Amino acid sequence: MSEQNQNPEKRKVVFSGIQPSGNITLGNYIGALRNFTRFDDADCLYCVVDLHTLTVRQNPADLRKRTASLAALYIACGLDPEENCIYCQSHVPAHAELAWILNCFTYMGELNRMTQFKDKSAKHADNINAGLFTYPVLMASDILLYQTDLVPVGVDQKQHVEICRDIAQRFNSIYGDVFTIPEPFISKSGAKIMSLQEPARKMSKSDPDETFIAVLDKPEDIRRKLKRAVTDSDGEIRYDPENKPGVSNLLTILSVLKNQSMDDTVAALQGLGYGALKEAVTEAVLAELTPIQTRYNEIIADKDYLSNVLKRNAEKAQYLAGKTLRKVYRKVGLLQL
Ligand code: ATP
Ligand code: LTN
Repeated sequence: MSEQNQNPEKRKVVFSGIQPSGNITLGNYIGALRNFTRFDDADCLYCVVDLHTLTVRQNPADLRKRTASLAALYIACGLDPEENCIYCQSHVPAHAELAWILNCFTYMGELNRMTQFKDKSAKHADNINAGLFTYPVLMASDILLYQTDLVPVGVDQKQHVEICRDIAQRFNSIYGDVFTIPEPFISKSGAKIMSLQEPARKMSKSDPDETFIAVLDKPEDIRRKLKRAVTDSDGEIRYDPENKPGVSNLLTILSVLKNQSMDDTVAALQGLGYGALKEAVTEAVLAELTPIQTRYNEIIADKDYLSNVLKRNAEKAQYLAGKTLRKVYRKVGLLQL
């Protein structure tokens, strides 16, 4: 166990990241972002993981825009940048530096088992680059640099947090207690919101527009997408993800956003049809997203404010990350000046 884990007085450290690889979806919001605001007594770092997006070809101007947009969205979702360290991964060189070292402590066989690598290589068969393969090592570096205790993510990222733990344990077993071993924090419901058009698949920001709701979608787009969401033909409102994936996905969205149990959510809709279910989901989504959009528009309009926040927080992150990185350099035997 690391020093940090042995000290019950120490405030917990929470770290998470989202890629600025597209429009942030309702899946990202429910599975990850929404949970970021739940750690009152912890030191929280929320990173815009721009380096990770380079594993897939990006348009440079769009990437710059989406990076600033995601940072503004973090704040709009209720994360106070004075209390939470909100910054961009590429502004803190320690992430890439630790990734090199940890690459040398990660086996090809481990990386080969990663389901996200298999999915992404199938999706981008023309560009299966080394970065896509070593993606989990950069993610492990993100987490381990800050002696993180908890990593709030959707269920699809569980395997990546597990390989991060394995790498950290391997390193600690050779060099002593260098890294805190992190735990994933995955909420019980909403950890995997499904596509509106193919409810057997995860809602994903890199899929076609009609399959997801974006947090910044206009109300008319939200209404249209939910109206067209795939359901089934039996007409009964019941939670049964295996046999009724479309209806169950809508019920999950509704119950999470209303902070209501699934039983209560289903009971309130008894005797009603799918039209009423979609209407209820639309109202709940609009009620949640409208205030976020209003705050987002204010923040994104004030460029100086956002750059100041990102600059100050990058310095803070670099200070914290530097402590771990220096210890790692020393432990592995790199000459100190
Ligand atoms: P991409 O399509 O570019 O791979 P993505 O939409 O899958 O992106 P990520 O940036 O990989 O999103 O994920 C950001 C966070 O959102 C992660 O914690 C991830 O687990 C969570 N997340 C992503 N999609 C969903 C979903 N459909 N339901 C719940 N959580 C999700
Ligand atoms: N791999 C994650 C994004 C990510 C992340 C992280 C999440 C990169 N670094 C560190 C949590 C902690 C994804 O694809 N969703």
